[in-house]
Amino acid sequence: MIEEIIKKAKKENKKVYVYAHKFPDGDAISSSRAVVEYLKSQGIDAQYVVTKGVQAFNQIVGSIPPTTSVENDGISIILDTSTVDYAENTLFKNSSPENTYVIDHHGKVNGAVCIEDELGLTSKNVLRDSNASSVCEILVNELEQEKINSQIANMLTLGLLTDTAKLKFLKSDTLQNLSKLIELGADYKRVLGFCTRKSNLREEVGIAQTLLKTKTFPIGDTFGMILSMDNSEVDELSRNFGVRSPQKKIFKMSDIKNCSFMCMLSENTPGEYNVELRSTPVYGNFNVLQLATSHGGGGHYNASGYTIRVEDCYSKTRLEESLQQESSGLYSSQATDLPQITLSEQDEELLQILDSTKRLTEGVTPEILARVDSLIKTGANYDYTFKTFKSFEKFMLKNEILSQIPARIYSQREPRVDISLSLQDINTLTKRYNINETEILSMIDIFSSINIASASITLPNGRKTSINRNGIITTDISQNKGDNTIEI
Ligand SMILES: [Mn+2]
Repeated sequence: MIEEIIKKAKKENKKVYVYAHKFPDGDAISSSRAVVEYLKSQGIDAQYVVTKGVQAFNQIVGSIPPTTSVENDGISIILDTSTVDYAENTLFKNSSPENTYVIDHHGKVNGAVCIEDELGLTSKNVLRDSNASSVCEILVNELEQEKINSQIANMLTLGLLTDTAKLKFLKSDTLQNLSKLIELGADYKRVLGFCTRKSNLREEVGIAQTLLKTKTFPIGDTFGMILSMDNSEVDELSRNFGVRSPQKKIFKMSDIKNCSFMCMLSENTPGEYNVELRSTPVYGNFNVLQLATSHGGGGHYNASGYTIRVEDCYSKTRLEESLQQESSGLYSSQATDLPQITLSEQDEELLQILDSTKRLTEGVTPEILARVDSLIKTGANYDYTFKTFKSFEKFMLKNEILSQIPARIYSQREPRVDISLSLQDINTLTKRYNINETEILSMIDIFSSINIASASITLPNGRKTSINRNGIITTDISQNKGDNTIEI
């Protein structure tokens, strides 16, 4: 398709405009910038059109200035955007349907209306491939490889890594395509560095306080988690903690043992709930996209969402109840077998590779990716092996610890967090979450992904664990000698 666009742009002397979705993420930004750079290298005048300038990932993609108008009937390429409503802007409406193209990796489920339908495009102008992890992954094969330079390879790697949460979620050819990018000159380690952003303590405290309100309910042999926030709660999170669109924090609920369904509802505008849904290939693997689609939403098989209008203050409870019913219905009709507890030979080797490369973040080569790919294709369970599952109790304990950090600490520019737990705190926590002292101390690693100067947790018996800004953890139990506390 891109080659056809290049021919047309040259023949008809047209400019090419590239568009993507609002709140642009790594895939939207990098795929757009990669297409623009590719077209420019082929002598085409091309531009990524955003109405709000973009600074994110600028070390890889450069900074992107805002655009307010475009020439009439240029060529438009719309990337990573499943509906017109989801687009960052609609200046592509200045292009005729023949001159408008779509490349996307969002699935089109039975009868869903996608952007190509809304714009009346013919199928030859649409490249929709839900077997790809990202638009960047589609582009690895759509662009001519000998014309992909290392700058473009870096951009494509960035989108592939961000849309897969750093290879946590793979599609069938993702690792092979990543290998190609490394061979084309992508600096994997450098790009990976830009995908890891430390979060803000103030936001984390607000989210943790909210997550403590998470409810659970049984779904078959598993359980579901549901958290809803009405408009006043959403406002409070925004005002006091700077958290916007809190339903997007649903990823905080992932990788919890035996949890098959996660759901967050947030009333961002009064009378309207944004609903985010997740399921997992590991427990049940049922199709939440079907659930979202039945409410006019969209997304992916394991990750989807929709918006629903409500009439009164009882709506929150009713929404929760119906989501519990709908998810249980899907589970009973679709759930696949839960994974075996024993690991196969392939699982064992995969686990060894994942451990030695720190979850494919260190020493990654095309050979290692090829080996992992072949282990998956001969039956290793990547979804299960890659993740480290925590219990619901540990998830809640983490939220308890974060939520106790006072405003005078989280408001600091470079917070020093020193948490001293009293005997009563320990009693409450151990009783509520069935957890021991060592497990409480191990919670220090929550600070490794948060922007802090330092943090520590101290128990009444003097046991203490600390972490510095570089994520180095030290445990000090020396004060423990000689006293009468019993080590659990
Ligand atoms: Mn994407």
